[in-house]
Amino acid sequence: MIATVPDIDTASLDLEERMSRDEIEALQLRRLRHTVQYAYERVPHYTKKFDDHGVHPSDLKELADLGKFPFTTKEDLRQTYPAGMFAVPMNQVARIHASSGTTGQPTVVGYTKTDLDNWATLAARSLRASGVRPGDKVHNAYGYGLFTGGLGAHYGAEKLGCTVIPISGGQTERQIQLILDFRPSVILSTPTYLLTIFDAMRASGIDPTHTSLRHAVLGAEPWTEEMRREIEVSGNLHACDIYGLSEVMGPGVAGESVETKDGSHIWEDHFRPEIIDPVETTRVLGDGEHGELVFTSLTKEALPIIRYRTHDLTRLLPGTARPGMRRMGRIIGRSDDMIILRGVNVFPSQIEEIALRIPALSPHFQLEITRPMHMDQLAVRIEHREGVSADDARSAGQELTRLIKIHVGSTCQTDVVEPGSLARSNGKLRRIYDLRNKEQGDLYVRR
Ligand code: DLL
Repeated sequence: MIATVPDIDTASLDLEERMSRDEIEALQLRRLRHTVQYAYERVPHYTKKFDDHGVHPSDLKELADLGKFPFTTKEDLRQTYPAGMFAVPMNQVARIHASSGTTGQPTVVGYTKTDLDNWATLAARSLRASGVRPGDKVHNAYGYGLFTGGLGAHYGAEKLGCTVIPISGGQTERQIQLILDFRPSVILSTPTYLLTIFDAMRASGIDPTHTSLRHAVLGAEPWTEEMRREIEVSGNLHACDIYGLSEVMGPGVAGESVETKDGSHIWEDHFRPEIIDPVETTRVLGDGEHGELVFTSLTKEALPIIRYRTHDLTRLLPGTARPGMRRMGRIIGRSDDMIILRGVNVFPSQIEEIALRIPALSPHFQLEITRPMHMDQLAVRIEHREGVSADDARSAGQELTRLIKIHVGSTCQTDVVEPGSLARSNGKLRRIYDLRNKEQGDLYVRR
């Protein structure tokens, strides 16, 4: 039984977290009108894009008018590398982050002092929603450096009033030692790295359910409800989601409430989300409909971002714990992570969901796609759990193949391997190995 979380004192919430939907939308409209004007005036790339698109900031009269404006993509940031989309001179940029890209050309993002302060506020808000409280000791295993995870979560936890242990990712044995020595109540990491830490604890005879950890705030990669259950049971803690992306800010664009555990609330006082049809991209979809998540920043100074296409597939849902702000459903996957296998769309999260229903199988798996005889083939390589016999492992593999055929509609080959034999990550895990164009050396590399 995981410890209960004391009720949040609503007086400790930010003013905006207590706003009604109407108040949030009024605030959004005001901030949005300012942002499009600001971007148009200060960033030549936006001036040209808006002009080419035949739209002017004065066309934004109500929130729905945002749909008239052009999208921004990773390509726009690449074309203007490194700082061509910044809206302030470099001497006002207090920090830079970057995300690595498939082509080796990173995308660079910048923050003014005010941006950093807003980011810390939102990261703190996300952590507090997930059950973290002032005075908690926070073990931060997100990577520090150009990746936004480490420093973003760090300043959020400090702003909330926590003691931060800035361990970063990797050196798993050391992570465990520090958890035992410093007794943090909170851990921040990717979901797959937390599994790696738990596995390493068990291997050294430490029961992960008996540590000081009570809350985990996990993100930076897709994970499922089945994975939440796995982590909560393995670690005897509450696991909540945190979402974000560098181009929009970093961790803390949205955060999940521990009381409801029903998806992350998007902090709509700072970001206006839309869901679009990823194929017919002119179409904005309604709440509840699945599509690609698009964000417009409402307060950013250094890098205002208008209608940024995240490639993340999800849907918008009404607010619950914060009624004025909408939630996002779990991210099913990224449109560029979707495997199209003989016409059927397959996401790693679907495989995760199915595999974790089979008791003999672990959450450690990889997907390999090949094209023998010009026919796409999917192989699932998955570890069985400790103590499972060879016969049971074999039948678990057959069961996985059968369930994938029924629930996903794809025929795949399943290879059940020994515990510990697949690569682990220190951060974001690479699940897909696309070997279809191997001859050309065009291996799939996750962004
Ligand atoms: O991953 C920021 C972050 C750090 C978020 C730590 C949460 C915690 P990027 O490296 O730019 O930034 O990657 C952003 O990661 O578009 C999603 O595809 C994925 N992602 C991030 N959070 C989640 C999540 C950080 N909670 C990309 N669930 C995004 C699913 C996530 N996917």
